[in-house]
Amino acid sequence: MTLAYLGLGANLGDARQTLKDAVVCLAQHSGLTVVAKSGFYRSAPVDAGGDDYMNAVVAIETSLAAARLLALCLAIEHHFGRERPFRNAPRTLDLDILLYGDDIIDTADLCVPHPRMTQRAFVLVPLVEVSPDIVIPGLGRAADFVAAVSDQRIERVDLGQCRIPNRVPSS
Ligand code: PH2
Ligand code: MG
Ligand code: MG
Repeated sequence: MTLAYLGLGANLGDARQTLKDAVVCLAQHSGLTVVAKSGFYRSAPVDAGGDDYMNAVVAIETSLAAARLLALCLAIEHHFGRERPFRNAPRTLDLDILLYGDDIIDTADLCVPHPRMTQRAFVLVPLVEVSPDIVIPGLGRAADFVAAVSDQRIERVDLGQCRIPNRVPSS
């Protein structure tokens, strides 16, 4: 079993619903278990145009080899209508392998750790939320890269988790 981290992003259609549905889709696969998920974050597009993104990160335990996990991510993107008219085009769903255990992978199809993850608040902030002490193989603690991306606009939006608990109705 390998502990891996996936980044989810969307800025076309009902992005928040798509991210929720994509996590359900992942969880239904027999080759992995979703062990943690971050909240949802609205973020300004980085090196891209279009609307604001919705982003999140999930931690999974998986028996799938990295190449199979990539194939699954691409299949789920396709299921949610992903099109690729040009680089960094707005998308219904992007599902990226950020980390795959401690592995460093550099093939034509897959680079892990994700090559730009230390420069992107929309990856680092939800990643550190799910795993505050996570170390990016070869690079160091993810938390140590957050300050350098503080100019990138990002806002946690699942206020549902901030409800006031146990309110007693007043008489
Ligand atoms: N993904 C990109 C490029 N830029 N910006 C934000 N805010 N969120 C993303 O998920 C994102 C991006 C390429 O994958
Ligand atoms: Mg991406
Ligand atoms: Mg991608």
